[in-house]
Amino acid sequence: MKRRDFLKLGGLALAQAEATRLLAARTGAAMSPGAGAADGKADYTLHIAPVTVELDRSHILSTIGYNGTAPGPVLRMREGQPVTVDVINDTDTPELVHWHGMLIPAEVDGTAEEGSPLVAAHGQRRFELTPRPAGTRWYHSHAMAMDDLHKGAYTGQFGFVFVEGGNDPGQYDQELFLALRDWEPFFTGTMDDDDDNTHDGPLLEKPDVLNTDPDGLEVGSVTYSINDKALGSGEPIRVREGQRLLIHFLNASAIENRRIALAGHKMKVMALDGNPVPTPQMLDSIFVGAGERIDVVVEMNHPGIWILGSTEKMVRESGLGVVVEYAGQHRQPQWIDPPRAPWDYTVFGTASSSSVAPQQTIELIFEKIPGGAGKFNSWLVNGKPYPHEREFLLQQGARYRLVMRNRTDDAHPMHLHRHLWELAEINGKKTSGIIKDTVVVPYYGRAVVDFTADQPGLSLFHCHIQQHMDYGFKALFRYA
Ligand SMILES: [Cu+2]
Repeated sequence: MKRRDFLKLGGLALAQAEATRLLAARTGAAMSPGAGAADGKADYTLHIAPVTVELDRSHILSTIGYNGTAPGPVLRMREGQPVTVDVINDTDTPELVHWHGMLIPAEVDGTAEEGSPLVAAHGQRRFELTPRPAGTRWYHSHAMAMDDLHKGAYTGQFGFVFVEGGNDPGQYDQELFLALRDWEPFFTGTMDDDDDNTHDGPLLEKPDVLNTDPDGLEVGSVTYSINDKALGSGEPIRVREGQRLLIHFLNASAIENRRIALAGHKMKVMALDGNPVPTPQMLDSIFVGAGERIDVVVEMNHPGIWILGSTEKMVRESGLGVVVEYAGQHRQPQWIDPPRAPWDYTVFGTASSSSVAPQQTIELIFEKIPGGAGKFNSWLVNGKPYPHEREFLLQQGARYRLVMRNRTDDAHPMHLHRHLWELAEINGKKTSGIIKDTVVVPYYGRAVVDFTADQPGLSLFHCHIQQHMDYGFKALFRYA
């Protein structure tokens, strides 16, 4: 701890550190060497404070970020090796740092719903966690925003965590971490999104009678970036013919799912949400739901100057892209629209049935109650917005099947905290072997996932679109 911080916080910080340590000891969270010393230096420090993001010369934004930047630093951790993280909150509102995709106790997972402790305004708190499993994870604010578009996931509080597993064959020449992001959110009565990309199959969950009440406000955005730069500003990705690129994509949007392509190239999808897929696929474009990660390998076999970015022209030209420049090439960056192809997770799986059959099925029906002009929609899980009187009860060790029935006209990226699930069925197509923590449930569609209840404690299940989550689209799983 810095002396300045120590003076400012004094005994409070010490008391908090002690409380965190006791909590960690009680819940069996791993301790790291030296973690007993509250004034010892943590392995990682995340400093939450105002930052500026220069998307390009004419767009300089003010937001909240980690360690002076947005996105925050790429944190590299080792699978199974306990770490300490000091979170210092230099803002006026309490904050929560969530570790997305990690199998860690609720006490350090970073959500108020699960009972994780807040990091007080102008306060500090030390967390201890054992990063696992290996792969592309990420960290972000889990604060609620409601009608404040300067809070929670609308801010610059996001970054990659890469958990090294020790089995990286290293068959690439460059490794890139690219976070997709939108900025300057605003409320709008007309939402034009990319959800029709999620499928072109039968609308299995479309109700016979639609609620035609007028919709409430949704959130749109004005400017976009990959990491902290808009397309055309910042440095290009410089490559040479014959190189192999490993690109970790993260959709850090609080608002929308995205389709991404690299003009002139195909991308080989190796991992979804950081977990290797049974059947890697070479694709013209990828669809990344809010909160999801996709790892791809690209062979640089088509010299030129290309654009990697959103397949939506307006979004790409408003910043969501980056130039990929081969050595010795000189011309304007080129874009080529990829063929339209609905996203189908099942192509990455295996046809054989899941190794572990589920013992119980939990049905989850999603509905939207239109809010009307100038108000917000609310979102229901099994007929109720959060909180539910009777939470979903899990038996330790049991295998569960979640049947998510999306009776809305939006595609929702659903996330279950502290667990990994295996995709079983998407819109009636069976699959297995695809391990994820988030799944985009197609509009009027269905996603079925299986998971083993092996992480005692409260676990939050929610839509990763901040506004949907804030207005009811979440539920808690509790161990009996
Ligand atoms: Cu949603």
